[in-house]
Amino acid sequence: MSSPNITYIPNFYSQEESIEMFTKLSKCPFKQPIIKVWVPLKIKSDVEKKTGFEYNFVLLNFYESGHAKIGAHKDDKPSLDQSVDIATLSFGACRDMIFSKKGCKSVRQALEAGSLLLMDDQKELTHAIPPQPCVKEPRISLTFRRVWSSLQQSLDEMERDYSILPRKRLRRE
Ligand SMILES: O=C(O)CCC(=O)C(=O)O
Ligand SMILES: [Mn+2]
Repeated sequence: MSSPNITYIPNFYSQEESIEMFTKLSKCPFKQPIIKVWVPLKIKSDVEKKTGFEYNFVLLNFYESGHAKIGAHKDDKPSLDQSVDIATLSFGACRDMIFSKKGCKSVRQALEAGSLLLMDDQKELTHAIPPQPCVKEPRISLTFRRVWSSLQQSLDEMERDYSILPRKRLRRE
């Protein structure tokens, strides 16, 4: 599907590559709080080469099965640089995304393993991952964004705080 706001690129990665990436990413800790998830730099640079944007933030979503979902929303937080497309990579089970715009018919797009989705307008369009109970396998998505540096700084600070806490405690005991 291609529209002024959305570009869907199937087979951005081959099936072989996406199985390998899914296996690596499944080993990330999915428990909260997730401050930062390690993502191979090759993935980041592949996405940047394709889109022409530079990303400094990636959100990993893990869908254990077709029961896991995300409701309709816009990624239009002030912390996000809206001049940069949000780029979503999909691995594992194929799930649908539904795009809706006021006064328009919704569009449903299957997000296959290895695909890349670009969204360039968060003002009018909402997107959702609806439940698909017939899907039994897990899915992982990586959504690359560009955030304003103050947010990046506060995330770095949070990460530093979390990583020094246990050591501080140990010294006191
Ligand atoms: O998993 C996806 O493909 C979409 C996730 C999403 O919309 C988000 O993290 O904001
Ligand atoms: Mn979103």
